[in-house]
Amino acid sequence: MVIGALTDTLTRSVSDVTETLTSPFTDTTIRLGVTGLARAGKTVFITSLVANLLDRGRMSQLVAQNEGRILSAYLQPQPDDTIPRFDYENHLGALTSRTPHWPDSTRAVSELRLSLKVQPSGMLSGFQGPRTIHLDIVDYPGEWLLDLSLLDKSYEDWSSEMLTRMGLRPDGPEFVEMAQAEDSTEPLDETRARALAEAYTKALQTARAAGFSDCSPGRFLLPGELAGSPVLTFAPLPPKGTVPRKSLWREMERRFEAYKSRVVKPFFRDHFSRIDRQIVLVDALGAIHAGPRALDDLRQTMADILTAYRPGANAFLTRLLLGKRVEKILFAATKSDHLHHSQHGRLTAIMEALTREARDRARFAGAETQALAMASLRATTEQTITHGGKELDCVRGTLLETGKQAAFFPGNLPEDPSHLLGPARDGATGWLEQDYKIMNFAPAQLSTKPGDGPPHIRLDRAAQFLLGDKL
Ligand SMILES: Nc1nc2c(ncn2[C@@H]2O[C@H](COP(=O)(O)OP(=O)(O)OP(=O)(O)O)[C@@H](O)[C@H]2O)c(=O)[nH]1
Ligand SMILES: [Mg+2]
Repeated sequence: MVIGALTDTLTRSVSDVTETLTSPFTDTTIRLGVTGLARAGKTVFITSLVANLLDRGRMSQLVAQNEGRILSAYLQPQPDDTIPRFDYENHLGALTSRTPHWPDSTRAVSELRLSLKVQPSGMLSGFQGPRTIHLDIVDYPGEWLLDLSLLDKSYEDWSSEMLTRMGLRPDGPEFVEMAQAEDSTEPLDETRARALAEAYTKALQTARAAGFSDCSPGRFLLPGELAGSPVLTFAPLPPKGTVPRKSLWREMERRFEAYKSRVVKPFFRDHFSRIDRQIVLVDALGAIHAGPRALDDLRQTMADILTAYRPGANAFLTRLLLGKRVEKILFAATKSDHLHHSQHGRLTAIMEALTREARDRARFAGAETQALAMASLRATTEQTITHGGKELDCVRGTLLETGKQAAFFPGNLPEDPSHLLGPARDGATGWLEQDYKIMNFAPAQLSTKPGDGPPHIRLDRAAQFLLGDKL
């Protein structure tokens, strides 16, 4: 037996050597995390990225493609049997059908594997055969990342923080009043607990709709299969000093702790800890449109998200990652096709300023970060019209609400990002100089040449930053 096992090992190492001689590189796997808050554009991004990596006619900024080294790309079964597959075919079908429409909202983790056959570059390239690079794309809600901050907080601290924040948000004061009126030293009454959790969820939903980004705990807005379970039936309550066992306050505290250990930790363990590269999609235009408070909330949220990638940010995470870290993080403003290209530089500057602030705030040192303005699927064309003797750089597209074609001027972004970020930080309630409008466009009908993927803006640059060095 022992001899058999030994010979086995020996033959294996000999064949390993031959393998190494013929193909000095084994397959490379890149695990790309795609995240962003609800409606940020994750599904459209992944769909368009995959379609544009399969048909690479519009990917000239991806260096390996430009050098003609990507020989083929194909979808493969993903390596994780328990994670739902990203429904690429259906989402692409929605975007490219005869009456194109945006894909449905997705509310859980999903994954897809795309493999690329690439001819290596550099000195030895002539001697080597093509390599296979597996790109595992993992889609998960950004709301779940924000829950990391809960791990370090007691129920009491979290409660007072959320009650203060809620006081400043639409519908928030109503909930705060309800929470303050509650005698939480009384024994738990499940109906009351549920009423409080429901009122809190409703306040979070209103805040979300008003453009606020940080609406924790993340699963309250995206409960999935946990809907109605005790781990989601809690709410912040004002501290009450010493509280008896079995009181409402104690039970809420217990559920808060259960949420951390049963919901937050498993997510970081099973999904987050394995990511190599990350793109965070940000609806910056949406936040600008929603006003200074929403923009400031976005600024803080970006820092909170970045904290999750900061080595040593959290004791649990440090133990979990054991020194492994995400190598690159791209913060991308999505839906830039809402702006004429003459404004894209300004949007990029705003994203850069937001990213820089987030890095400073999160005291971030670690992965390489970059900011970019892009559109995963270009839904508009550009048009300059004369209005009241002035030239306006507009975008033109099919309005989602009416199905009619319209040209649209969203407003001029300032050249200096601090003209937006300053008032936002100082708590202004409206923009002084002008309003920023936003229109919902339907995806355009596509007539693509063979070999071309769906039209986009700077998707190829995003791909170059995220994977270029590995191709
Ligand atoms: N014009 C334009 N709109 C976009 C683009 N990407 C996303 N959108 C819009 O943003 C909406 C949300 O996009 P999704 O990709 O579904 O966003 P998501 O992050 O997956 O959203 P959830 O699954 O609900 O969390 C779409 O329905 C479109 O209206 C884009 O590149 N251009
Ligand atoms: Mg989605």
